[in-house]
Amino acid sequence: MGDATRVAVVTGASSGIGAASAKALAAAGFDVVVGARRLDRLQEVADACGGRPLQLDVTDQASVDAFTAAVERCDLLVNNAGGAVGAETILEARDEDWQWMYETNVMGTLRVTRALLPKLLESGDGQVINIGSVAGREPYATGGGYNAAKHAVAAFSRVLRLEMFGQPIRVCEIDPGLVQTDFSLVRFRGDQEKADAVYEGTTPLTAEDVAETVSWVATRPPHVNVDQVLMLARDQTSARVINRGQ
Ligand code: 8X3
Repeated sequence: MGDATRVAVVTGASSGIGAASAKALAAAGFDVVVGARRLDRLQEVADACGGRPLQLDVTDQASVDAFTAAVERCDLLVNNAGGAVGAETILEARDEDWQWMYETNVMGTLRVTRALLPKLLESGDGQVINIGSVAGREPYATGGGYNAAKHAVAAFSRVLRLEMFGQPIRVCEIDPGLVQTDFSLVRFRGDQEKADAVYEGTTPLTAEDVAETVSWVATRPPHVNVDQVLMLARDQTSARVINRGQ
């Protein structure tokens, strides 16, 4: 497709890492299509980055069909939609939480990627960036459903890389650790105190820190595939080892 402006599609773009990534990619010269369920918040992000807002619920195949049909060109797909809900042990796991985490993180990534792959191939230099998590590399107690879903996203990224080998498609998995967004508020079902405790005494990453990495990966030359990035706050060496001393 050569010289026309490259088009980036970002899912889960109404807040957090998705919104910051859309802005960073626009600043790097991409035309950005932003998708999310919450249209009012999405419109604000689109206004801030000159992007095109399109409603998207990655858990709903009909919504993914309508969204991807409206995307004429796609050179970069950032699969960011996802998240965690609940922090119960496996003994107390709730089916609906695990199902939601699978639907958003895993099935959502599958649905959007599968639908946009033909356009990514047409690009001649297509790229998929999946936002995983340190939780996809390392289990922790009470993380079960999210750990399982993000491990699945990691496997998805690596399988896609193998299947696209020989084609003009790059695949990258970016795995952040502690990032201060509304991630923990959602996980703890709106309990602000519990959400704040996750970051207490630390200096967590910001959504913008992760977005800078997204933008850096997306602007490497076509022959460079950054396969995996693990990105942690200095205050953590793993999902479990966190320094709360300051
Ligand atoms: C979020 C990071 O460590 O809370 O993806 O699971 S963690």
